[in-house]
Amino acid sequence: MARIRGGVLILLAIVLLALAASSQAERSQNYQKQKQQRTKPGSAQAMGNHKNRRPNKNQQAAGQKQRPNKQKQPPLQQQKPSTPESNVFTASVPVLGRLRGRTLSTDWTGKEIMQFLDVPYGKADRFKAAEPASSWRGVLPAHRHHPGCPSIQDLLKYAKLEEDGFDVEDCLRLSISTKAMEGDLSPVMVYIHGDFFYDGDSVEAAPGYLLEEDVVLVSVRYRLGPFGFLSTMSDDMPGNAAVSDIILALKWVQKHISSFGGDPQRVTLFGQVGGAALVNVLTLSPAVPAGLFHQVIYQSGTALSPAFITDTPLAATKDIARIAGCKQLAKVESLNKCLVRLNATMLLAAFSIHGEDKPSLSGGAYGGVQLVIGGPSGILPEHPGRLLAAEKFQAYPTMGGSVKHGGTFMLRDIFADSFNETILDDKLTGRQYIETIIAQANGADPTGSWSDFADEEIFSVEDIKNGSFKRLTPGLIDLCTTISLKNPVLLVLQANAKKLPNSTYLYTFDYEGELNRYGSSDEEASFVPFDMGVSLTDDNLYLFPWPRYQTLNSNRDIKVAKRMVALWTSFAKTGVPAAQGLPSWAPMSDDTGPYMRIGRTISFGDNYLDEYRIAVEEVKKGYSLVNEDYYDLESALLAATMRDRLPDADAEDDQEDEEEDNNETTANEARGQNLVFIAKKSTRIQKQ
Ligand SMILES: *[C@@H]1O[C@H](CO)[C@@H](O)[C@H](O)[C@H]1NC(C)=O
Ligand SMILES: *[C@@H]1O[C@H](CO)[C@@H](O)[C@H](O)[C@H]1NC(C)=O
Ligand SMILES: *[C@@H]1O[C@H](CO)[C@@H](O)[C@H](O)[C@H]1NC(C)=O
Ligand SMILES: *[C@@H]1O[C@H](CO)[C@@H](O)[C@H](O)[C@H]1NC(C)=O
Ligand SMILES: CC(=O)N[C@H]1CO[C@H](CO)[C@@H](O)[C@@H]1O
Repeated sequence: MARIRGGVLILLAIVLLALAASSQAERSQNYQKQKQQRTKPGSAQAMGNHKNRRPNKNQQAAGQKQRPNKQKQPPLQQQKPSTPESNVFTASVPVLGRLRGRTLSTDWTGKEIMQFLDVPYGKADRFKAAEPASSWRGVLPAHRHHPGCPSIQDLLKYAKLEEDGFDVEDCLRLSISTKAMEGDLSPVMVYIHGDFFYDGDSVEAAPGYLLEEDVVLVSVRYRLGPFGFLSTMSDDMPGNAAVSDIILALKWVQKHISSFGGDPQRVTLFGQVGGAALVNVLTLSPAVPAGLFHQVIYQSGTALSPAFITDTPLAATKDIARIAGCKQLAKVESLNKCLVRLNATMLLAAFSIHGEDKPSLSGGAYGGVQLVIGGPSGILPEHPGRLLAAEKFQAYPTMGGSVKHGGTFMLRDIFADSFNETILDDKLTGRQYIETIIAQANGADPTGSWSDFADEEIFSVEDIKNGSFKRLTPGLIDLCTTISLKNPVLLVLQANAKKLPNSTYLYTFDYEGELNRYGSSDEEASFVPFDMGVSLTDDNLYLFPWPRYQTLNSNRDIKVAKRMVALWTSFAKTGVPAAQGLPSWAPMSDDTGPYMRIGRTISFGDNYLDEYRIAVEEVKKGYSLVNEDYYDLESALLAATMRDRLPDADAEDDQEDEEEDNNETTANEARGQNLVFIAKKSTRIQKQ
């Protein structure tokens, strides 16, 4: 009871804070910068206050710790510049009606792009499957962005909008970029944005690079966080609502995209991390009608990424309801009733607090926002691993791969949340470090499959016996990347290649350019004991000029971007990823390859399992992600502390951390059946 009242009090404080702070925040430039960064539920940023969790030496970093960027300040222009009148035009589209669009130019050759922003495709009652949007009257202002789907990333903005009477949940929209509305139809690329199901934005898919080629780009908004995923496995709250949104958007594309110059017979879906998982679900789901799309690209994720799936969503749903002040948590009907009545701000705030209470799964995902297995949504009748194994899925020409060191992104969170940012004194043994990573990235591992894998494939006996964090770092990075990204991608491509041997293309994205999409600024980086390497979402830097202040500058980076754009669009056009001057990319003909290494140069491998231990192997070649500066700095600080012996200023905060960090078991339970599928090299499908 005390906890419930506490929760409501915090919520009221948030709402008040939100209203007081919002106008100020909107003006603040920092706000613009924060919007580019991924937010965790319950982070200072999401809550709209600026509490520093650890006001110690990290203070400098703590204020902006959430997904800091390498670049300290974005340029002064806003992310969403207002469109000059001269770039606005009005088009009349059969069936749909009139809509205003805007023009912009491609980044490399200045071709004219026509863009229609946030055209409504659906509407939905909260938690329910989406239905087609009603038609609009007059001229639709599609030259401007819609505020988007409510997310904790912008809690204040949505609180303010809701207070002003705006229906924030009416957000099912898609944006279209095209070079010609008539003439020959071009292949369509539909981008499903990612970011762990609770934030991210369709504006990520800026068209300036891809539209250098003749494709039509569509980017879809779907319901985020509790609105898109919360479930009680009942008709009123079946779960997977966001998937129903995307299905509806694809139906819209089938019906209308030819009016925008797009070919409904050549639709390629692509997405990264959470977006890739959603794309993958569409290939696994019997609820998806045939012919909605024709090819898929998975960038660093599939529905097998353990963090994205649960068959027991109820515990998280109850927790969110409890925080929101719902009284009767035992009965599903009362949960449904209470959660559907909350206003959007309240639901979002409750989810945010829930996120703070629970440790993250896989350094980024949270209970309450996962795809659900079973239940009345009919989207995923069984665990994706079981569907794959039973060949119960539709095979498509497929491209898929992972960024080389995506695990650094998760390990940074685990380092902060589970290792308390102190690893110097190595309170944990090698075994404990390894088990913590497995618990975070996979959830419980009852059969010990991942432990066995770690022992056999990644770490030596010495590592485990005498494993300092520093010594284990490359292997821990590999373990994170493999469990969360590489293994899920390989398993799905293996299964697809069995059905469609000539059309499954596997890659690893290895290029380390000037930018990290979610990198750290130089001074912040010195507080993390490893470098980011080729980290999560870095591949998108070469497909989309977004965020604007992260557009590419060096010729080398631009060259890689041109290569990526050529591969991705050629796959969309012909089903074969090819680029001028590159050797041809052979489809998978074996369980583990061949695969392309997209780096500064292009090379090929034939055993993708080698990529599972790449950071460990690279150490042998003299390339290590261990950040020696961190160790130098930390030992200097430690020495200074020993001298001064100040009273422990951190005591209070540590206590706070304890509360946050303690509920691993609950979080793991929320993941339900912990099926572990690990890719193996087995019989050849087809001898070359
Ligand atoms: C949402 O609900 C909370 C709690 O009932 C209330 O304090 C707040 O004013 C509401 N906000 C809006 C915009 O209606
Ligand atoms: C992190 O801090 C919590 C709470 O202070 C403590 O229980 C836990 O053992 C610490 N973990 C490590 C690795 O130091
Ligand atoms: C652990 O490694 C360190 C340095 O590599 C070495 O000095 C120490 O003796 C080792 N300890 C054990 C128990 O093997
Ligand atoms: C794969 O390609 C080869 C050579 O182009 C062709 O002979 C074979 O029939 C194809 N197999 C399938 C399953 O399409
Ligand atoms: C600190 C904390 O939130 N502890 C909770 C973890 O989960 C158990 C079971 O749900 C609760 O009883 C604890 O209060």
